[in-house]
Amino acid sequence: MPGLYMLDYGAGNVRSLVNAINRLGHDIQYVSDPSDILKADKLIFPGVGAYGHAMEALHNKGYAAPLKEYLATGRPFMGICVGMQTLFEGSDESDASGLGVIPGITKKFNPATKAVPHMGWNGVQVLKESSSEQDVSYNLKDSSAYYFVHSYAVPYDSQKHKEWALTTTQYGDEIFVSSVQKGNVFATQFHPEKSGYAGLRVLNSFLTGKGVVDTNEVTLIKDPTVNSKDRFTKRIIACLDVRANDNGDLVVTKGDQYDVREKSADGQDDVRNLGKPVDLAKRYFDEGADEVTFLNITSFRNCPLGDTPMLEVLRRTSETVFVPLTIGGGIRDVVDPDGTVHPAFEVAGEYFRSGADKVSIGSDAVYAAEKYLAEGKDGKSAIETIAKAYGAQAVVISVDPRRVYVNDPSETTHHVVKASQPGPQGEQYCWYQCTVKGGREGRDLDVRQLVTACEALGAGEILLNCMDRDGTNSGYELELINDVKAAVDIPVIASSGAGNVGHFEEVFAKTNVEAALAAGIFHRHEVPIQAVKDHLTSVGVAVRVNET
Ligand code: 1PR
Repeated sequence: MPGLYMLDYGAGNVRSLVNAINRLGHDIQYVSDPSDILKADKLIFPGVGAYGHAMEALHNKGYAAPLKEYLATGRPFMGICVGMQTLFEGSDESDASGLGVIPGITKKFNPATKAVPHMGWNGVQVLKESSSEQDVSYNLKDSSAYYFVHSYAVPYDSQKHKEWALTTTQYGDEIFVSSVQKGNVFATQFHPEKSGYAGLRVLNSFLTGKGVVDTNEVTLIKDPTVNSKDRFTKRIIACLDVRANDNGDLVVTKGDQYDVREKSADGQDDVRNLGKPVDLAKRYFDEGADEVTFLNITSFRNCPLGDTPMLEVLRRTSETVFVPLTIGGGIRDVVDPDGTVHPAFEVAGEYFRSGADKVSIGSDAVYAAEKYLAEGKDGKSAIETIAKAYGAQAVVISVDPRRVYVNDPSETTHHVVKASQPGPQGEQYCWYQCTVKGGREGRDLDVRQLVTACEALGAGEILLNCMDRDGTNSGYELELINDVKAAVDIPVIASSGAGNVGHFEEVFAKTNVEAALAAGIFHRHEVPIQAVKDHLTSVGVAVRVNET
């Protein structure tokens, strides 16, 4: 499409958006100079990361004034996430004032009543319809779910937002503006490029739409406060542990309690091979996974940044998978063979540019937590530097704990829980020891210490594995999950041990987690993702319906 431009200020994953636009049959050019903005016939402004960083970049690059001018011309504009927030007057997230096109201030969700960030799939309530040819609702549907990831939102105000609010969304006890439209200015708080086929339809409507000609033909059809309800769903995540096998091919593998080698009679214990990462990720997208996570499980072996094979896996996956992608393994300072040091922040940036939405940090988070507990914050950890530029929601902490049994809580200084089953010597209690290097080394740090320290450093989500449960198909470690959930306000993903659909029901009934992850049962075709979702629906747990 000639004249279609993207305003990118260099923060985060815009590759997925470009891939989605290409997939819909359009090419897009990047704004590289302020004067390009007024050359555009259609302009997309995806915002990722922190609001202050976005406003600063708009001003520093000289984009703010031409952007306001463009918006006043009436030509089509689409903002996404922070790209929508910048249209308002300001944000509690930073002192920087917004473009002031729409009245209202972006405010932080209240973490006392729900997990913050709001991360996952939620519904919308469409407020407008049009009698003209133009679909002012941009194909947004009350029946669909869209992918949100943000800690700040604009609380809906029926007077202030009468002209602008296109949809609202309820998260817990709060109703916020989830998309806006007036004339040809359209913006969404959610990510259409990450919202599966429902999101692609919204994007397509913007790309192919003729534009609003007569604003009088648009009518407000609903008062959102009357029928609003929280339609936030529980996420089902497929996880792919990736490593090179003995032939050097990158394969998806799966361990039993982190041991990924087959036990063969001839002693040639090969790495278990369950498929190719890109193919498997596409399969899970088609089957309705709400997110896909890749863990590079041998990343503790140093690898030059440019050669990291996971970068290519991400690039190719993001061409066909339109749900959020997380990448873990090796997010830390990396040293090239020539001695060049790449800080973790740079490593993460490379992953975001290759199509990742979140990075997951394992070993380095343990070291950062130890340092934080000993010395306090220094602003230099991978968690802090990545969260500052890309937002807390982009930083996941992958926890690899194992049980350490004790007879009595007084035997350890660590935080203990009552074990659901006694230990090998009849011990009634255990604490969860953090490990590094894929479980190879235990540290003098318990999971509570780790997750609270990481939350304080700015992490946005916890991926909670359990080495004792991994690959056992015996169900999730509920006492560990409840313990972590009670300690943090950020979302928690339960991981390790899923063996049947009942285990998903159990983890959502007995804990308050936002998401459940599984690997082995999906890879081995033992339990399809759809079967998990059908079962959860039948027992009243809200999940996203997979649209095609
Ligand atoms: O330390 O930042 O380089 O990250 C390394 C990452 O690799 C960590 O996230 C760590 O969890 C992961 N990892 C390292 N070694 C292994 C291994 O298996 N040998 N995989 C490993 C961890 C655990 C889960 C698994 C669930 C669900 N895999 O992700 O997918 O337990 O399995 P299940 O449903 O089959 O029970 P760094």
